[in-house]
Amino acid sequence: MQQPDRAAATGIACSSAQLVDAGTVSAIQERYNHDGFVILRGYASASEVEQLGCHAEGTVRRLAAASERAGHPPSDIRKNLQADNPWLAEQLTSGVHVPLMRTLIGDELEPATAAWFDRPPGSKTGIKPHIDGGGRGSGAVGATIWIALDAADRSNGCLHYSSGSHRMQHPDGIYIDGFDTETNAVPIEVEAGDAAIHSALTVHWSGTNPSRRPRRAVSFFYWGARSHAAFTARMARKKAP
Ligand SMILES: O=C(O)CCC(=O)C(=O)O
Repeated sequence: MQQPDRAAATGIACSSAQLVDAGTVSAIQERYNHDGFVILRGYASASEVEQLGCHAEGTVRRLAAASERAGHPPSDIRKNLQADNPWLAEQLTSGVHVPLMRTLIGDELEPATAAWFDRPPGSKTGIKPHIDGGGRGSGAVGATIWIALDAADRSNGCLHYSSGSHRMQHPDGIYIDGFDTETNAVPIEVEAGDAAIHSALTVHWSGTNPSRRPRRAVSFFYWGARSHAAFTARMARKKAP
C-alpha cells in the first residue's frame, strides 16, 4: 500500500480562524469538489492540537479500559468519543469547522461520530481501501474532517486518497476489494495541526507504521441530513412487517 515515489498532496494554507473568509472557503470547496478531498495546512495551532489530543486521549484511555474489562480485544480505532466527552460532543455539533462541512456537503449536517485513529510505532496493521459512506447504496452524502495530532508521511503510515474516486461507482460496501491503490493515489503527508477533509465517497486507506514515530489523528464525520433521513426511512420500511 505504500507508494514511495508518489508526490504528496499539496494543500491550502488555512488556519481554523480563516474559515470565516469567503475566498478561502470557495478555494477549499473547489478543490474538494474536484479531487474528493482537500488538505488544510496549519489548520489547528499547537495549543489547539494539544487541547484536542488531551480530550481525545483521555477519552480513549477510559474507553479502552472499559473495553478491556468487558473482555474485548484492544483497538487503535475508537468511534463515538462524543458520547463520553462533552467537549468533543460540542466540537462535533458546533466546532469551528461545522459551517465549512455544511458548505462542502451542501446540506444541513447529521453529526455521526468523533473518532480516534492511532497508528503507534511498530504497528503492523493499516486500513484497507474503503469509503465511509459504504453500505448505504449510491448517493450517500457525507464528509469527514481528519485532524493530525502528529506529523505523518509514508514512513509512519499516512493516509492516502484516490483522487477523483468520489465520482466512481463503488460496490455497495465499506471496504473495496482489489481497489487500484497506484493510479491516482495521493499520500497525505501532514504536519501536526494540518487537517484533511474527504467526501464519504472518496476511497482512502492508510499504511503500517514501521517507524518509531507516533501517528495519531482525530476525525469528525457527518452525514448530509437529507441523505441520512432517506436512508433511515428506507431502513424503517424494510423492517416494517
Ligand atoms: O487515520 C487513518 O488511518 C484512517 C482514517 C479514516 O479511515 C477516516 O478518517 O475515515
